[in-house]
Amino acid sequence: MLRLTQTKTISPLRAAIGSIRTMASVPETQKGVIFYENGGKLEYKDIPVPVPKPNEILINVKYSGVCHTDLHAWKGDWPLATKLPLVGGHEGAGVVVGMGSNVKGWKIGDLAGIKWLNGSCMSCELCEQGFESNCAHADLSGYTHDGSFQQYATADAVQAAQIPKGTDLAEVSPILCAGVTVYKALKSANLKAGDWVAISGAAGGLGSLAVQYAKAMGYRVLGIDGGADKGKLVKELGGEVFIDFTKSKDMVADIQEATNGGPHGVINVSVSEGAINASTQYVRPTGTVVLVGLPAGAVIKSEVFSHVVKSINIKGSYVGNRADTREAIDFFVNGKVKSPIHVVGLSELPSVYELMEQGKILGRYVVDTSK
Ligand code: 8ID
Ligand code: ZN
Ligand code: ZN
Repeated sequence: MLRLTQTKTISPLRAAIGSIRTMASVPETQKGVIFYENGGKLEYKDIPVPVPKPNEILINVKYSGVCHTDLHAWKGDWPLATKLPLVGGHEGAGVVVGMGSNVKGWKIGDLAGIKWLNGSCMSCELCEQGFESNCAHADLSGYTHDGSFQQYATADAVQAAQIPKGTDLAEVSPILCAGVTVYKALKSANLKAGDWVAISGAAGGLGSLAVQYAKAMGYRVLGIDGGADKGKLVKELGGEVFIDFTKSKDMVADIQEATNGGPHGVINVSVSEGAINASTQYVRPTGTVVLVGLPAGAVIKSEVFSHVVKSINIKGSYVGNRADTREAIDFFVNGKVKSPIHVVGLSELPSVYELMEQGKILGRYVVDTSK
């Protein structure tokens, strides 16, 4: 049971920082998965509980989704350095158990979510216009800021996601990155009800939610992925057509035929440069290709002649802002999208990464931080 707010100084460090409100039950150490170098051992062990800064809340993370981004971060796939050592994870759902002295709008016991965008400067032109994820000073959970693969994590109180009371924390966790990201990407595609949207990578963590958000937004969904079990999942989630990239002899022709001239929008959530490039060919004239998946070193090539004559658009989409987060959570809370999850213990994270690397995951794995 949650106890009422009380001010307690737990260690000399916390005393030095000043008035931090915490629950009496917050321990000094906790279990987490930490690595010391990219691609190095993923160690499940006792680590210190972080101390919230004046602007931060301290969250007792109950569950965290495992995003392919966490695998990229561990491997060091991207041209952006991670913090080291690092605790990964950015789909953390839990309970507020402490907060710094400047925090407003949160109470001990509230449900809160840790997102990829842990915090941003909130004063630059991009932040001012709601493009907080594009802020040059963005602080990233599980990348530049220790994330949700631990029992207690800190998050900027302004950016942390508010999760309604009574929400299932295991199921809501993938919404905090995968859900927000695909919802925003779908909005960026400028579609209208009845339009076709292709989801490339449709049975993975982002894809399985993209299929459902697209359906809930009134679009016709064509899912692309590999294997019969992935096709079955896509159909169960509301996909009208499934194209199996391991079987199709001519993806471009098959997709254009199934959608009577090509999808009006494509959401690329696969981790495949080839699949991303193909989308510039099968998209419908005047349609929009949205780039979301981030395979290491990938480059998109679009033939200039057809790009111009078909007048297609190619745009990147990067997580979502606070409004996108609130809206994406609303869809979930109102039952418009479901989380296709498999729950395992946090200590099993390395085996989840192995399955993910092999492309064997259907939907999303979620780790239970108590195991
Ligand atoms: O804000 C962003 N842009 C953002 C946010 C979150 C995640 C970007 N991402 C990125 C991740 O870093 C990763 O690169 O999106 C990508 C997908 O993340 P995920 O959904 O968490 O990955 P997954 O669960 O492994 O799913 C990938 C799916 O792609 C399929 C796989 O079978 C799997 O189902 N796939 C592959 I790999 N090759 C394919 C191909 N050629 C393919 N599907 C269709 N065609
Ligand atoms: Zn993610
Ligand atoms: Zn900023």
